[in-house]
Amino acid sequence: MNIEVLTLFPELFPGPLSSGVTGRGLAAALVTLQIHNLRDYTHDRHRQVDDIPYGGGAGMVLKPEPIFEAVRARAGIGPVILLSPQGERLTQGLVRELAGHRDFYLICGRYEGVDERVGAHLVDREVSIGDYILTGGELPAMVLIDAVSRLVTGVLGSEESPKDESFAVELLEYPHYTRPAVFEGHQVPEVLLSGHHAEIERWRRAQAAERTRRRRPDLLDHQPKS
Ligand code: 4G3
Repeated sequence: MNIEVLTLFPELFPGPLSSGVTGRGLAAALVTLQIHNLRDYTHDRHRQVDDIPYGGGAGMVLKPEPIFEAVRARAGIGPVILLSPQGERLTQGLVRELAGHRDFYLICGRYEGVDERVGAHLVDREVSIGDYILTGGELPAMVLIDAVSRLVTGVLGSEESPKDESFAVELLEYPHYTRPAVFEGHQVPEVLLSGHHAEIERWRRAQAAERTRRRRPDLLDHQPKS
């Protein structure tokens, strides 16, 4: 999978993506990142990427021309995605869908926003990682890259392979324990020490369901299975 990123801060990449599982995926070239500096697509002496908003108001708006030029320089690279607080929410379902593409393009906005014509006429989808405002789209882009990378074949080892993703996302995880069996007086549930695999499975499903009901009842609202 090849991911192209358009940003005013190319030095932020690969950043945290160079460690751990994502780092392995990058080192093995199972995932490749191509980072483009938005300023390289300007032509004026001041390499201006932003301008004051029509109609007035505070802050600066990213100009459309450099963004259109950068993306057009890379035609046929799969979906073009703008990270923005106005986007559709990034969910595991959307992550799975994006993981089905060989490549895609991520545009990271900055300042108070991006000229509306980018979203309207260049971008295939606008994606938000949640209802909060950040100083730029770079961290959201990294979140998206991390989530998609771990679904690329070979990035996760067989030990950690993306188990039952549907189960893993529609219900919260069951509780996990490791040694010691007693820590500061707190016992690991007896059933997990019993070696009865069918019972353990049943207990885990019940725990996952109960935990979801208590903490995230919204996840159960549109659940196809009970
Ligand atoms: C405004 C994404 C701000 C418009 C980006 C980009 C939060 C998210 C920005 C725009 C962002 C998010 C940069 N803040 N919740 N800030 O995914 O296109």
